[in-house]
Amino acid sequence: MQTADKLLVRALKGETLARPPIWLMRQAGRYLPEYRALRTKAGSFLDLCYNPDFAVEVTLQPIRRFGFDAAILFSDILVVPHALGMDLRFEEGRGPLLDALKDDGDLARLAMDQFHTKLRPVYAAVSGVRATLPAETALIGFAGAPWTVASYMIEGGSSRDFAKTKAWAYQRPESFQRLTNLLVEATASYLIAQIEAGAEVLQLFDSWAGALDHASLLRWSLAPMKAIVDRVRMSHPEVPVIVFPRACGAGYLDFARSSFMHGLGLDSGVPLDWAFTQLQGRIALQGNLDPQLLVAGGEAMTSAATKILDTLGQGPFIFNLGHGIVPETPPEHVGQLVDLVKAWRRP
Ligand code: 1CP
Repeated sequence: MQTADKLLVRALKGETLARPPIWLMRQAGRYLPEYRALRTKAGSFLDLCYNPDFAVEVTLQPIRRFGFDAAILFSDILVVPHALGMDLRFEEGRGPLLDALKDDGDLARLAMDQFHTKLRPVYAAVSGVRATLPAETALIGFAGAPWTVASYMIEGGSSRDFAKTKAWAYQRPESFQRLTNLLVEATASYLIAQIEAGAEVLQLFDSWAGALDHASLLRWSLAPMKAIVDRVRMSHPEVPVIVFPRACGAGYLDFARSSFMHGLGLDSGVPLDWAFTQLQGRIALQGNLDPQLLVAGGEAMTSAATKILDTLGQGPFIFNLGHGIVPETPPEHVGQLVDLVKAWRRP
């Protein structure tokens, strides 16, 4: 099947389909026993990411089990700072750890010279997945957005308040702009390489966009993501891009109006009727089932999923969660959700 005929691509090009395509953020991961087994065999999480055979296998696991309409490359947003020269490790139960950037001197040491060499195993994984994916399944490449990636680089890991990152952005905006520009350049180049290796759709994750006030959202989330998409589009105008400025509230209007992207990912807090009337006339939408409803299952899950389908299924739409699958999720619930979405028909 040609890329243009795949359900995900058709929805992103603005088609309202008889039933929307479905894929789920973090569809590969710890809730799957076959993932945990391979993770143990690989040793560390980064060994999974940088071994193309393992990364291909983990990407395909949820496709085999559930028949999603799209696969998402198994990797992590933090391979970009890693390839720019930062130390990165993942500790059990603590999430990612980096040696935090402290000043302009640290910033100046980040460099692109080894970038694509270090990321070559990721591109090999993209090609490997593309070669083995079922004909109708689309392949999504991805990267983190500059704001979210910068926050890990400055905090040195996860954060609750982004205090160091905000202090840097508020007190030294020119310096923060330099870091943002570097991430724009690196990320655009990374995404273009993923397209050239076989990615058919891209998603930019701005997981922490919701931490920004409105003016900062436009400056540090929307503008850099637009700069990345503009660059990718110069060489690959046909490849659709989904942006996910998670939890940005009424800020979603600014994204829909600027419409530099093809699809907009919604978190679970976005009201469905508001999304339908205010956003969907301008852009394809993706989302937004609460990941905890996938843990709960049963009537709570099926009625919430049906409400999403009945509202947003009236326009160009991709069924997804409002954020990633959590490790506690029973795999049977995922199977039931996929069956429900695939059986639904637009009235
Ligand atoms: O096996 C393990 O214990 C590692 C857990 C794990 C996994 C499965 C991490 C560490 N990353 C991933 C894979 C991953 N990360 C994918 C794979 C593709 C898929 O969706 O199936 C993707 C798209 C990501 C992207 C990612 N990493 C984001 C953006 C999306 C989101 O969830 O908000 C973020 C913020 C990260 C950082 C990160 N990496 C890993 C963890 C646990 C985190 C989050 C830490 C935090 O909450 O701050």
